[in-house]
Amino acid sequence: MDGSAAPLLRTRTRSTCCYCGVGCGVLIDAERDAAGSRIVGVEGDPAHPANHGRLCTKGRTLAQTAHSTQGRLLAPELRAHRQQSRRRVDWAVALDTVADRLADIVHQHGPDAVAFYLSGQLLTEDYYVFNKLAKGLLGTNNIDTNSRLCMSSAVAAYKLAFGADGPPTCYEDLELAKTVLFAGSNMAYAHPVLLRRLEDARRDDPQVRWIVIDPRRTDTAAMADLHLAIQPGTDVALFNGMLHHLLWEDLIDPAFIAGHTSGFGELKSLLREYTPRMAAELCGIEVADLIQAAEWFGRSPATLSLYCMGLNQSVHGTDKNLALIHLHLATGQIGRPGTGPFSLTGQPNAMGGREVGGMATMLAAHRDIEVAEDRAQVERLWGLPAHTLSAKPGLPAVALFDALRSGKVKAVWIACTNPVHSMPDIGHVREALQRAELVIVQEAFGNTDTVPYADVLLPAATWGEKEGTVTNSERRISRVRAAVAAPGEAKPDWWIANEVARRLEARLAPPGAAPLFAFDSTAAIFDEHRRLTVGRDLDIGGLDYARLETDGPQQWPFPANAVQGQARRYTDGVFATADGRARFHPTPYRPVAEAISAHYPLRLLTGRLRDQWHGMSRTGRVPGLFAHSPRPGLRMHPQDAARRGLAEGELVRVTGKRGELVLALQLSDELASGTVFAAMHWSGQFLSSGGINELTQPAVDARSQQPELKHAAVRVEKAEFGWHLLAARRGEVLSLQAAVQPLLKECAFAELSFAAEPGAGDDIAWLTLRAAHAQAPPDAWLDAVTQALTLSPGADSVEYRDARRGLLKRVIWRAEAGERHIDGVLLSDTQPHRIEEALLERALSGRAWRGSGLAVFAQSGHGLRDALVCNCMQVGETAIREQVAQGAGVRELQQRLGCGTVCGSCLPQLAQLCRQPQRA
Ligand SMILES: Nc1nc2c(c(=O)[nH]1)N[C@H]1C(S)=C(S)[C@@H](COP(=O)(O)OP(=O)(O)OC[C@H]3O[C@@H](n4cnc5c(=O)[nH]c(N)nc54)[C@H](O)[C@@H]3O)O[C@H]1N2
Ligand SMILES: Nc1nc2c(c(=O)[nH]1)N[C@H]1C(S)=C(S)[C@@H](COP(=O)(O)OP(=O)(O)OC[C@H]3O[C@@H](n4cnc5c(=O)[nH]c(N)nc54)[C@H](O)[C@@H]3O)O[C@H]1N2
Ligand code: SF4
Ligand SMILES: [Mo]
Repeated sequence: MDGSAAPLLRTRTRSTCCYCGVGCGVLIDAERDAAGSRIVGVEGDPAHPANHGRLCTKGRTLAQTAHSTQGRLLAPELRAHRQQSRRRVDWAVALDTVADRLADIVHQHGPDAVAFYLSGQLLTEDYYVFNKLAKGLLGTNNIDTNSRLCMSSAVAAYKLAFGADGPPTCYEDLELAKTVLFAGSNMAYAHPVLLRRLEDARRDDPQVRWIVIDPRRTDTAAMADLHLAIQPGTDVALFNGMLHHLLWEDLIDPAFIAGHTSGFGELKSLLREYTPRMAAELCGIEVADLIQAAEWFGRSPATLSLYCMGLNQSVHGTDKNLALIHLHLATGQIGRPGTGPFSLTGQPNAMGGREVGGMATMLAAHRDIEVAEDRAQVERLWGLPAHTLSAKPGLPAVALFDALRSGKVKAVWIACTNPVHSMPDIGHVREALQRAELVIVQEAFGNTDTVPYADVLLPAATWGEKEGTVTNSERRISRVRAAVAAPGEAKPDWWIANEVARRLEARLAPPGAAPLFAFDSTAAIFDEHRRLTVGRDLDIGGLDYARLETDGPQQWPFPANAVQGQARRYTDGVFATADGRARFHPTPYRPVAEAISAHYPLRLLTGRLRDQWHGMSRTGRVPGLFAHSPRPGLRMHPQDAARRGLAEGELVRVTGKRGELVLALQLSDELASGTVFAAMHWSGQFLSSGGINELTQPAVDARSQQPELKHAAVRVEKAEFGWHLLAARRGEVLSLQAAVQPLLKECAFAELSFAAEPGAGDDIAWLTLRAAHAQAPPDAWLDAVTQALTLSPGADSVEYRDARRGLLKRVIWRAEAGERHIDGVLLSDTQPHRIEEALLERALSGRAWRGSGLAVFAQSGHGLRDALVCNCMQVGETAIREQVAQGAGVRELQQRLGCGTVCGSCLPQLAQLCRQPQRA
């Protein structure tokens, strides 16, 4: 404190968004002084070809996710026995222990007793080192990733149809397509910046037609010219029926079929039975709509299909992909600008993982484990003795956790994924981790549902702190750069894997063997990866970090001497199969794995929310991102609810064959009767249960091994409880959450959420806790919650109790500028309807309370808060509806209220509100 404050250094770092597969370029602003470095802002990179400066709500709030180190893992932790709790250790101890214990297990049980479970959010360089460690050093192919839950059906179908993985298309095709078919993709939420590009294109050319295939009327479907609300899982019947019509009406391209494909004859005889009428019946749609879709597809000068988890996450995911690809091949809608089947990747580096072969069924650079020549090539390139690589495919995700549960696999190393939340049937995943001999978890954040199972916890550096590359949906490789130092002792993933590998090498490799892990930087790793791709379909022989530095992000293939990457593949009609022809495969329609029954009469759909990312370890740190969809819940059609005597907001028990959970009911006419929907995001960080994957389906597609996460059969009943609690606290929500999270599990139902307070800034917000139980929980539990949320009575509180009726109402005040504000609320009652949500609304509004103390319990707060539509400009639904009632369209809304003028993520919803001016 000598008055001469350390000079503040401002830096701007070019990097890539860490969320979705769009792969938007970002500019990270950071400040550095004597105390360290901080990320202070994030903007879209105008020079990045994926987004040209745009970002969605998630990208725009990236800096807020990095504000505090609360909840970050800062040092390695270890425990010798399951009964112990973990203690902090030095990196040297942690790395030696991991190497010792893995080496022991390999000596005792062989290499296949060890497994790795990784993530499409690792960078290519992280992935590369892990893959080499498992396959090249340990000699096991038991290395799978969350991409198995995500992309593996798309991979299987691309390989079967074209002979190689990867989309033939590029983002420019979004602007050039005249018919756009969205299949099982809610781009308005999941790939918002690409939807902005499509919207612009349709505005410029009103002839552009959008067809959306989704059992739900999503925001994307609401914008479509034609929405086919098919019965869940019936896509193959639909595509077969469309192709039948195209065949019948001579809208196919016989020259393309004859010149560039094989297998059409066999498919044709199968298609005979898929008349449009029969197909439409299977799908539960109008035959005229099916024909309309086929006509737009076949007659368009350029048809582009965009597809995602509604196709992949199915026991027939590979068939769904193939049946769609067939439509493109049969009509020659491929290899030209604006055409082709475009699988949208979900995670930022799902593609990179595929490139380095980081899955149980692949080898580096799109090589195959089962092909001897492919193994021999990798052995030569890695300098391994012949026949060191195992020919036995490793265990894909679901089988991997089954093998841990049965004891066949003893150790698992989990990095950058949270399987106790995201795998299907998480009850079984928990059992698997409990039974495992050794669980290593490499994470950035400490409160995920997988962390409690770790015997070794390795703190990872995360976005903004680490270096490497990612490949986006259009095969474009972008640099990821560090803007600040990692907090505490957190280290980059590649470094951790590399350090363990070196130690394992010393223990396992024959003396005199050339070192496999001499990497000293991510650039060195990328360079080795580059060399492995030469001569392959994804050849990036011409790319290195220097090139990416000078020329910016590049698409593969990019062979040596190329001046730029290749935007489109198969433009010459020559495919990557042995004979150069694309292949048709018979795709009979088959129903979903779990039939509905009298016992489980409803079909559960799962998917994403606009402003949350997966298990919310990052987006769940930003209170503002909760506004668009504030609470976990189960969505149901109002008629289905009425039939069960259920009302909006009531607690319901959702039961499936594998488990149950309690959620609040949300009525929604976006669903067809007979289906219900739950977002995948909520986990044990926010619920007493582990989230919707308590119920989901572990059955897998035979070819891709991808589980059917979208289609379990369930039953929904009223959940009756004799005791209810509503608590809310204003403050630093991350600390409040850390304190209260361990208590959630002890209630039959508990639910946390955050809410930003208008004008309160980034660091102060509201945490709300709702809980219910058969009867009032032991005093100790309520005391613990009261303490965790600092809701104890005191001089600054007012309280009303009626012990006979089991009623407690407490408000904690805060004085600010001479006025009284609500700072905390605690309400418990035996009757749910007596819990005053209105009081909560009043508190969250942040407005001063001018009445007398006790009167606060009598005030209704209705209308103080409403659903936030535009996050950037903080515009709520009420204001928008008022304008719409006066005849405003989207443009007028933008002009008058400013909504939809910044990131544009709310534009689909604005358009929808304009179309339904009178809906309540
Ligand atoms: N906001 C946000 N964006 C994300 C992510 C996120 O967590 N949050 N995650 C990223 C990742 S990893 C992925 S994989 C993508 C996923 O992106 P999407 O696949 O677009 O998203 P989902 O909501 O999982 O599923 C898409 C739609 O499939 C529909 N569906 C369900 N069953 C069927 C069916 O049988 N047939 C058809 N045709 N449709 C069906 C659902 O109703 C849902 O609307 O999103 C990426 N982007
Ligand atoms: N019911 C249902 N379940 C689903 C889906 C669905 O649609 N429905 N979708 C599936 C799909 S498509 C996907 S992709 C998966 C996603 O599921 P997960 O992979 O479990 O999702 P995330 O929450 O993104 O997990 C990434 C973890 O890595 C941590 N992390 C962040 N940065 C780093 C880093 O740099 N290094 C390390 N080591 N860790 C880091 C994060 O804190 C987070 O806990 O979920 C699947 N599960
Ligand atoms: S669309 Fe949004 S989440 Fe996806 S990369 Fe761009 S900014 Fe990130
Ligand atoms: Mo995904």
